[in-house]
Amino acid sequence: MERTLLLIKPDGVQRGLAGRILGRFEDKGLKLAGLKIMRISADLAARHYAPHVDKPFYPGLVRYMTSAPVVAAVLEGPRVIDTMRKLMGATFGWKAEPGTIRGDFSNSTAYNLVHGSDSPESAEREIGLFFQPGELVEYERSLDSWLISEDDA
Ligand code: 3AN
Repeated sequence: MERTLLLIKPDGVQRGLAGRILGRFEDKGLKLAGLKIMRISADLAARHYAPHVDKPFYPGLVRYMTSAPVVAAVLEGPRVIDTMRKLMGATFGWKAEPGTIRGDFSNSTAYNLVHGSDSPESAEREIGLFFQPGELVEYERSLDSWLISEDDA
């Protein structure tokens, strides 16, 4: 089953939105495979955002992401990368559609609450940066037979 990395960014944790944000993904039927609160080091931020190192917003982005704790999670489900990014909404809060997490809770450019991997390659790389293999848990959910049909598996 496909997996992806979710980060609830420092603004999400500081604003007390972590539970509600995780709840959006649980409501959609996505399954938690890993979860923790942590402070991102400068080194981890640099590795995570390496693809953006040349962008003008990079220094501010690293400052923001290392300024306070984040919640990191691995979520699992059919097409989870695409599904999670749809639930997150467009990158900037002021642009994101109502009904999405960013559209409902952010009106900012930089403070956009969440990060989600954007491809299977990024997901594998980012999960490896934030979680040791032993921190990810495989388990059965009895409700999965009502959430995932044969053509989803
Ligand atoms: P997304 O998170 O929607 O995949 P990307 O991959 O385009 O967005 O950008 C990575 C991160 O860089 C975004 N989550 C956002 O926090 C930050 N970012 C992108 N563009 C800007 C900008 N113009 N100003 C500030 N931060 C930005």
